[in-house]
Amino acid sequence: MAEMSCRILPIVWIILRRMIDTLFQSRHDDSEVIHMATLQEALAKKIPVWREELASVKKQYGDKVISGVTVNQAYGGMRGVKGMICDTSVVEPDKGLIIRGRPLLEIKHLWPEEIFYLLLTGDEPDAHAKASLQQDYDKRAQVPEYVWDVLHAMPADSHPMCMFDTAILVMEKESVFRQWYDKGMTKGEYWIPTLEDSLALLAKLPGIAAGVYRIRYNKGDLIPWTPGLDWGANYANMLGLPDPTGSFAKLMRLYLNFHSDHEGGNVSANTCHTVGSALSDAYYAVSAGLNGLAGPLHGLANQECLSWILETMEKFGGVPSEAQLREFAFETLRSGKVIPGYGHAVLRVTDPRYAGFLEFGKEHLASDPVFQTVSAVFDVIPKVLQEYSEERVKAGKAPIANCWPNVDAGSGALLYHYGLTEFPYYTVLFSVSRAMGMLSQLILNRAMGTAITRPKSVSTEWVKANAPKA
Ligand code: CMX
Repeated sequence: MAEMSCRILPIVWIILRRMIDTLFQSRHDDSEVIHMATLQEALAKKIPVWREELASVKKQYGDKVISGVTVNQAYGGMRGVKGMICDTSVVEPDKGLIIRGRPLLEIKHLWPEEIFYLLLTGDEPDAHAKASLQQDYDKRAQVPEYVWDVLHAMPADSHPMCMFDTAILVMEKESVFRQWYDKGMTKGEYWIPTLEDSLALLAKLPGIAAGVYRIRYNKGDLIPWTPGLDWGANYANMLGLPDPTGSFAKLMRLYLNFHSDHEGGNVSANTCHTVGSALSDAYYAVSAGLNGLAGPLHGLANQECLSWILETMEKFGGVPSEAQLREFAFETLRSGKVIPGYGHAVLRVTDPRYAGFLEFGKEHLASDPVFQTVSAVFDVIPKVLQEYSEERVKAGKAPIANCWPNVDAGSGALLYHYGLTEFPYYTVLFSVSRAMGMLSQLILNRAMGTAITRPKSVSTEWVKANAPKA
């Protein structure tokens, strides 16, 4: 039965597409309510247009050179090398995240469901399309029982990120993409079961993430998904923290919005893309991407950030003074550690996501000492890093390219205020959100027929022999 419905789906969508085409082509008077298409319908309509555009871009510009690579870049994590395409969002060094042409702070009011729709289609959904996506999540939110068995069987001191990634991977057997692939499907159909897998995963991620929290930190029974409640508020509710005013749910919506995507080259997105490019399904690809997010130079920085802030407060017995902060910052740097939450591979200004969190904090928790410390750190650290960078340059080392805060510098203090004090858990929150970006990119890459990733590596011997001639 499930198999049959899998095969029938594309046909249903083709019929739907024809209906939508007719709807869009007909003339409407002002009194008529025109609903925007559901996510599936919108994509079915847009993908053929995007494919034509891509074919024309390749035909017109296929052999134009858009990037070069220096030896330093080859050794330096390919920083700045333009070698892949991502249409969901871009990160401008002087502006930060721009989702489908919309600077982040202009769309901070959007709920995560709307952000996912925007990432995928380039449009904001109307109320009908948003409600339809929420209903879709309601239908798919039930987490398979074996996931809980696996999580309960893991060592009690497992890192929450390891638990979360394992839960995603263990659900791989649910993949509709793999079922279709095994039966045989055309390349043109790849995106359809990838979207199915993505929706199935996204619907379950808040429940799994909340379950990881409750199991890992002995918080009692799991709290089920509430049908009719939005994705962000549902996640907040399933964590089980008190939220009498509803402002924690507000924070969660903002948090899930802000972390959703950061173009294609960052470790998590790039890993998900590379794994997915081998046609590994969404479960394999997202789990792999999140394993990258778990690194301290990437998503784990938010756990390290709050830990550094609390350490500072403990050392100085409360909100530290400017002089105390400078002293502790230099102590951190001279011991060979980084200041977590500061610096970025692409950004060269204060991360707008940090600015958005700071604004939320000022509105909702201005008198919280941890938040006050975060604000004080912002006044001091950029100057400290600048001075330290100059010292580094004098000593023949690379400068610190960006001394400003990134997304991780402030979010932890907000979570801490609402009682989410287990900071090793913070990257799981980041992951729930980032899954939207990774999955959007995966679906679009499947739709556009993006090739398997295979850059050329060269040996050091090759560099020594060829660089002088370059
Ligand atoms: N504190 C101390 N040193 C820093 C630093 C910081 N916050 N940011 C950069 N540097 C150092 C780098 O470690 C590097 O030193 P070495 O040459 O000795 O290795 C040097 O400055 C040059 O690095 P860069 O070109 O400025 O930055 P990169 O693109 O190499 O790295 C990042 C970017 C984010 C890894 C780095 O700034 C960092 O480690 N920051 C702290 C961790 C953090 O906040 N990570 C979260 C980033 C957001 C995310 O991706 O999730």
